[in-house]
Amino acid sequence: MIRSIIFPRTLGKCLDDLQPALELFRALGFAPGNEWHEGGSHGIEMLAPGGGIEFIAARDAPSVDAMVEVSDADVAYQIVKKIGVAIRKEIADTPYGARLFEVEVSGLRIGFLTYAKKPGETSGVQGSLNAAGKRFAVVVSRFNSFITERLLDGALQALRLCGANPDDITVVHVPGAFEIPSTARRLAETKGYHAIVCIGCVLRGDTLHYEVIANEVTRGVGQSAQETGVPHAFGVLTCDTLEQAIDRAGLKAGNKGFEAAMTAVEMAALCDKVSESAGGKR
Ligand code: INI
Repeated sequence: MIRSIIFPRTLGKCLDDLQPALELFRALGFAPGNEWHEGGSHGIEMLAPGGGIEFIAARDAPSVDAMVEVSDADVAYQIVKKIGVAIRKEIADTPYGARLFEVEVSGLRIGFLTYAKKPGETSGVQGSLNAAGKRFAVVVSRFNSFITERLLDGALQALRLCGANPDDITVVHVPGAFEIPSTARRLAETKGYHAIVCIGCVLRGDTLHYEVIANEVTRGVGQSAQETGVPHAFGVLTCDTLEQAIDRAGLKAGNKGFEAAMTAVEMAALCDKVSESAGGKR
């Protein structure tokens, strides 16, 4: 019966008042959900992968409006600091073994925490969203540049939020999506990059051209990733309409360039971890 739970919070009187909170939540991986506009009012849901209500019996009331569980509170803290959101409580260990910090954004007080592991609990091998010291190439096509430039902006924002040094990011422009795989492969073969972010936009026309290009770019990028061993993130939109593409380039459905760059960061870190874990087992 229950599908999800939504906590409405009024943060201001106009859409601009929501922007600081929306930016923070997007940067930390919340997905934009239902959006509505009615009689001058606006609502935008930001969805977490899971959630629940916590009932507390305590002498002191909790000091936050919402508590967000994140996979790594220290990385989230770095992202929040880069965005410039006010920290209300510095990151620290809690008496119950979690890592916790609190922020204030648009009058909303939010805590972020990573719970302590339970005895015997293993989290497996996983990458982190820390891009410090890693080098990235972004291959972006000019075709449908109205869209791809927005995707590129999103990708660069994500890389910087994750701590990548701007000098460690190389942006390469190619004419169309068809040229992305060969260029990504050439970059990957230099072994000068920890991950490649591929950005393009293929829009369905009246002919078979769309299918041909979309299939080839998808196959080519995947093949380059597998054969070079360098992670490639796929930020190439394949849409029926321009409206769908606009929604995925920063409006209703997030920014796929941002998401692709986050994936590149995670995969770059994961490659190191997988190599370390395999080394330990030998
Ligand atoms: N390139 C795109 O990036 N998106 C498209 O929608 C597209 N369409 O529809 O034609 C497109 N074509 C150009 C193609 O990628 C090559 O640049 C061209 O064929 C030259 O090799």
